[in-house]
Amino acid sequence: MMQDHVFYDCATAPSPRRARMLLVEKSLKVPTEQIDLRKGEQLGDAFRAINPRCTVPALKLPDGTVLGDNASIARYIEEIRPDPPLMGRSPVEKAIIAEWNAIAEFEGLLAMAEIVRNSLPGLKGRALTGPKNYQQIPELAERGRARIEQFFETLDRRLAEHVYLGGDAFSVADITAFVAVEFAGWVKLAPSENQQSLLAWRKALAERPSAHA
Ligand SMILES: N[C@@H](CCC(=O)N[C@@H](CS)C(=O)NCC(=O)O)C(=O)O
Repeated sequence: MMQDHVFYDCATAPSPRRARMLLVEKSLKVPTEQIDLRKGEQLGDAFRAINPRCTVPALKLPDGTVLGDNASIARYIEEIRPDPPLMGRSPVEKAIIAEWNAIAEFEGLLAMAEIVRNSLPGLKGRALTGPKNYQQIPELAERGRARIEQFFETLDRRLAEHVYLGGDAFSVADITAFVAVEFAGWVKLAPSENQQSLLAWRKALAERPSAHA
């Protein structure tokens, strides 16, 4: 239990789910505060003072430092709790995991964000996260759908040759990609029947206790 830390979460949102899964994989429990994104709590003064970028997840450390991104949270947790390693063991494995984590973010999560943020009526005027408002661009939602199809293809090809995205060990790259694939379900996008490697990997990940985090 990391009693002296605070985890800022939103139980329904995909990005904090990555951090929640990481914490379960590391067998860590952190006192948690829910930020209600639907009510705009992330934009209120109280949370803005914690994370001026107005996003979750965030993690407050005992010295008051706030980590405001999955990248910094994962790096920190890996340093203070190295076992099991989720960011690689050898130099090459670390590099490959970083690469696949970036692919899952850019080609998976950001493509999904393009779809959702540029099409959902509830996100009108909120096409990007953060303190500034941006209008939706419907064409980006269309493009995002095409990108997700491509992302599934990329994952399926990689997973035909490796058990996990980073190679033979489960890692943060798998967490990021799994959250992106699950997020795609929000807009009824799913891997196709013939993407057998991707489907098998997804099934295996869904059976890990962290998938319920
Ligand atoms: N790069 C950030 C992205 C975080 C992010 O986009 N979080 C979303 C929830 S999934 C958020 O806080 N949204 C606030 C909003 O919609 O205004 C990370 O992964 O840590």
